[in-house]
Amino acid sequence: SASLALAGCAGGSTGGGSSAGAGGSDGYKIAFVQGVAGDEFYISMQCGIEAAAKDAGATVTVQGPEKFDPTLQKPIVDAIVASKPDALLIAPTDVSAMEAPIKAAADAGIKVVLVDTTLEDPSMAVSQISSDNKGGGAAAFDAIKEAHPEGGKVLVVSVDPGISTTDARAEGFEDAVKGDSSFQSLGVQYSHNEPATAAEIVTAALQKDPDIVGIFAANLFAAEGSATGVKQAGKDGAVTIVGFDAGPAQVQALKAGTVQALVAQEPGTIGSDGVAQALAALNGETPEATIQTGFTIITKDNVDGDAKNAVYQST
Ligand code: T6T
Repeated sequence: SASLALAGCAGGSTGGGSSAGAGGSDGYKIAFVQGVAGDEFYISMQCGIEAAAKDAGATVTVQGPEKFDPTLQKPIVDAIVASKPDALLIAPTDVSAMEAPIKAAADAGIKVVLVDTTLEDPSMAVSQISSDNKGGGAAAFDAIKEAHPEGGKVLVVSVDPGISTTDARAEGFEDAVKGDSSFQSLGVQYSHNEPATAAEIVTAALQKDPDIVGIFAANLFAAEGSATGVKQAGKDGAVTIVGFDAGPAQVQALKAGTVQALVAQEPGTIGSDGVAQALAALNGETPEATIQTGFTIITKDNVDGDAKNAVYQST
């Protein structure tokens, strides 16, 4: 199996329950709110959070909306504010719509750490931790260029406008395309985090422009659907797909040759850093305002070697 059992993540979600920490009954209470439930990126982040919390004697509750949608994430945050944890680690689903509910948490005395995504005004947060999303988008372009040095048409399949991470990835990619006159951008299309929609976008785009050479899929579900779309069009291997994220299914697509490169983030590190910064704030130390985590480019060449540990957890 491509999934890895990392120490400290015994598999399975806590499902909103809390686990006893090593430090006993006086440990801090941390609430983690995912961008969406059931996403291997956030599951891996949860593993990092739970391991770090356990070491510190803190307890963690985990919740995520059914869809990557601020109207579903807001009520979760409202309920958490009422339950008064010591810290809130959250991946906001929209740069502006989630500002007021998260501000209310900070105003209630809860230490807020933004993990993965951020807000237009993140000033209520004691720390923000994310990948170099813009740089990751540029790296995705480099991978397409390596497969197609002659240039050609490229398309971005993103999620929704207003998500800081995927917007930054698309921007980094588009800037890199602009810097190379042999490539032509067909723009950014939004799949609403639905693989089926991403597949439809890609099949329609390939019908209109059969000479597309590369597709940048800006997250897990965009990549899953883009791979399906290229397959349905019978263009497996002819069109280079580079996807952000590296769940077991993406790795399988890479090995099968449908997808040519994956930009794997470090969700476990984002999570454990998030706990460390929340604890710093709670203990009266000065947290780091921003932390940028790295990424690994996974290809067929390194997937069973150096990059093996970069694959996300699925449980
Ligand atoms: O790519 C990650 C995350 O960084 C992004 O903010 C939303 O999508 C993912 O969770 C992957 O599905």
